[in-house]
Amino acid sequence: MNSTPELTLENFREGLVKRNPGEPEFHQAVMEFAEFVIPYINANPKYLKAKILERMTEPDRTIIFRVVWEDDAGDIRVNRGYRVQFNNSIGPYKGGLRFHHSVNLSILKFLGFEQTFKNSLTTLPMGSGKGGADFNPKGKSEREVMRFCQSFMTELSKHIGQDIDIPAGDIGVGSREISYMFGQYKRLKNEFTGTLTGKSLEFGGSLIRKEATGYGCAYFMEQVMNHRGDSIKGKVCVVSGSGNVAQFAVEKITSLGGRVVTMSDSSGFIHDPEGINEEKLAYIIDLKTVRRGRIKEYADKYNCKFFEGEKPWSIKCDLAFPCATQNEIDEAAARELVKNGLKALAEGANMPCTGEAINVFLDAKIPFAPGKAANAGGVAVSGLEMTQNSIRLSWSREELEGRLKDIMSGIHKQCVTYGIEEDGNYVNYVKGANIGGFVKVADAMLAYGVI
Ligand code: NDP
Ligand code: 2IT
Repeated sequence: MNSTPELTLENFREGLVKRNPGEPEFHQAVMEFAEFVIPYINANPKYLKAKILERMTEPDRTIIFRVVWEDDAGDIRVNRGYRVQFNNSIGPYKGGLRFHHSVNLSILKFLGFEQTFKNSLTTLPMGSGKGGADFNPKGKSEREVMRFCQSFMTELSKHIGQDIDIPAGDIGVGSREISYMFGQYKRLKNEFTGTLTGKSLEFGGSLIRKEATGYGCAYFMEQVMNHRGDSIKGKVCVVSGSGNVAQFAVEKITSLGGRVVTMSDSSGFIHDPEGINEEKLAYIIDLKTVRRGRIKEYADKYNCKFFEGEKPWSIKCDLAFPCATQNEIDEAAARELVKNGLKALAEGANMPCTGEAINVFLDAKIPFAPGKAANAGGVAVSGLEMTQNSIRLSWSREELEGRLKDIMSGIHKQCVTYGIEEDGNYVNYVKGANIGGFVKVADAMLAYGVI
């Protein structure tokens, strides 16, 4: 009988980079996972022998397509659209669409890969996918956004479906874009099915979906703090971003008694030492989702400081919630946060901390909640939107908020089970989330045999 040699991190990395050249974000996400999962695989030879890790890091398929649309001046524009259908072992492909000028295959593969384990942690039957386009919605008119979304969906519609692949929002894709895409899907297919989530309430959307990622992230942090006999109450909190995730993280942190003193966008951050209360947050939500303005306008209105081109990590805080984008906290920022007395960090964004930054937090024994655990609330309520669409019913806000809370505490439990260190004290949430998310998907893949 053949005996499969144990995996080493270095050999695995070499193969990964060779198979996926020029994809640094994908390498980063996979290696963060592999660091904790390889020892687990070596200790459980059934996964080693079946080459589960090698199989899991190869998407089922990647679809790349041309998106042509006409701008308001009558000029023809060409963008590149993508859908990475990563893994459907435990349910149909599920994950967001990102419209941002930086979108490329490396970024979508890292997001699709992480989605696999995030979706598994929710306990709902969802596989993983991610997609989007290198379209920059900034400065585009409503009609231009509509024409882009329609053209994008004209091709994407051939590859998705309520039991195949169910996209949702991400950076640059909110309720407006989902509505344009859903309208086009319905028109092309002549069917009304829950093929997208994050829909508006009038046509099959779910209560709490808009709030879910931010709320879930705050709930997760509350669990982390409770586990240490503490809570969010009275803590100074630094949040980055001012989009969907950041807005509702701020709302829930504030209602749990925390004081949020920063928010940001790609041009800089505002520092409001008095705290961003309900009224100020309503101003931000209108600024960002209706007027589509810049965060600096907040500083002008509320007479506080705006730091152009900077990130908020130099501000002294107890808790940090990066909610903007990948790699926004590097090693130096992590060191500064720790030096300033950080008590815990929860990632609202996907992979906002670099590998070096994560090591700083782990070495300092600061609870660090990775995105695949802390921001899973969004896709969890997307899963609940799918359920409601299937049974053709809508649940109440209370019902959904209760389920979201239960799912987040279930994820916390899985992290503790797989991530508690031998001293019985410190929880390594990176290890816990990675192994916790891995097991269900790996066992399903084993059950299917060699496919
Ligand atoms: P939005 O488009 O609503 O908001 C994004 C925010 O991040 C904006 O404030 C934006 O600023 C800022 N931002 C984006 N790119 C950059 C950049 N390169 N540098 C600095 N700031 C940047 O997106 P979401 O709030 O939905 O997503 C935020 C993060 O959360 C992403 O990592 C996403 O993958 C993740 N996430 C989202 C979920 C969801 O349900 N929406 C679920 C789970 C995770 P500006 O306006 O200037 O561009
Ligand atoms: O990263 C994410 O989990 C999302 N953007 C949400 C995906 C979803 O299908 O709701």
